[in-house]
Parts: sequence; structure tokens; C-alpha cells
Amino acid sequence: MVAGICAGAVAAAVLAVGGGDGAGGFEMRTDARFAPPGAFVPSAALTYDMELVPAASWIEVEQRTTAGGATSVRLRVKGLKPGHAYGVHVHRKPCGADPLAAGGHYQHVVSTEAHHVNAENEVWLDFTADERGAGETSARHSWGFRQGEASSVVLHEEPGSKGGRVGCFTVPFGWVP
Ligand SMILES: [Cu+2]
Repeated sequence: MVAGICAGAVAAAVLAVGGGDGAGGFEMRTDARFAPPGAFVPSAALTYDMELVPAASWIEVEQRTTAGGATSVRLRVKGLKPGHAYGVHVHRKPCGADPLAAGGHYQHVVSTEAHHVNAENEVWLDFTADERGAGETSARHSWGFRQGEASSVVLHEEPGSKGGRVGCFTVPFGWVP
């Protein structure tokens, strides 16, 4: 347990190449090891379920946004539960000790209607972990994020939009004005 918490404390690394340098796009990569809320050394990646998201399991998120706004988000994980199918989305707010702190899904068309809750209007990164607990997936859209409105990636206990929240990674998503 102690070892798990220590390993989970590895700090998140962020590499961002922002706009304003002439290229006009945005690229970012960040990774972290999951730790429980309240761990001695905090992590940007929080686990709320040690069976589905063990302490010290790993997550990486990459974003590439073109000058025109088209955005791809890539997710990689290691150390999760082998064979388990996870639901994953980009959420609006940073993670907190309370799984609900991350708020709702980021939506291109902001709506309370059920027919806007889908992988076209939101960023879904559902995946099934392989026999070693690793997974990789990506999502691509013709649109990008609005400033400050996309702040985390939440892992859910099942694919789709209804499963409980089992992990959360605070991610510095960028935008193109
Ligand atoms: Cu979600």
C-alpha cells in the first residue's frame, strides 16, 4: 500500500507547444500515475476505485489541434484491470476528491438533451484493457475546445455515458482562438 502510494506520486509531465508561434495550432502531451485522493504526494490522476484503477497505474493524454480547429485526442493507459471495458470522456472541470468535481462532459453543442450526448458531440475515448491491462484509443473531431471548458479525462466503470466514475486525470487541454 505504501509503495503504491509512493509510486503514484510521480509528478505529471506536460509538454505544450502553444499557438502564437506562427504555427497557429496547439499540441500537448501529459502523463501521470494514478493515486487516491489525499495521497501524501498528490497526483493529477486520481483513482476512486482501486480494483478498476489501481494506484500507480498510468495514463497519458495527447492533444493535437490544427490552426483550423480540427482536434484529435489520444489516450494511452497501462496497469488497469485486464479485459475490462471502460467508458472515458473529456469532462469540463478539473478532478477533485469528489468524483463529481469534474462536472459534465465537454460538449461541442452545449445541450441538456439526450440526443446531444454522443461521441460526435463529445470526446469519447472508450476502450477495453488488453490482457496486461493496457489500452489505447483516440478520437477526432472537426472542432476544438473552447477556452477553459475542457479540463479533465474521466474513466467510468463501463462504456457509454452512464457508468460510475472510477478515475480522473486533470489535463491542460488547449484551444485555438
Ligand atoms: Cu464521463
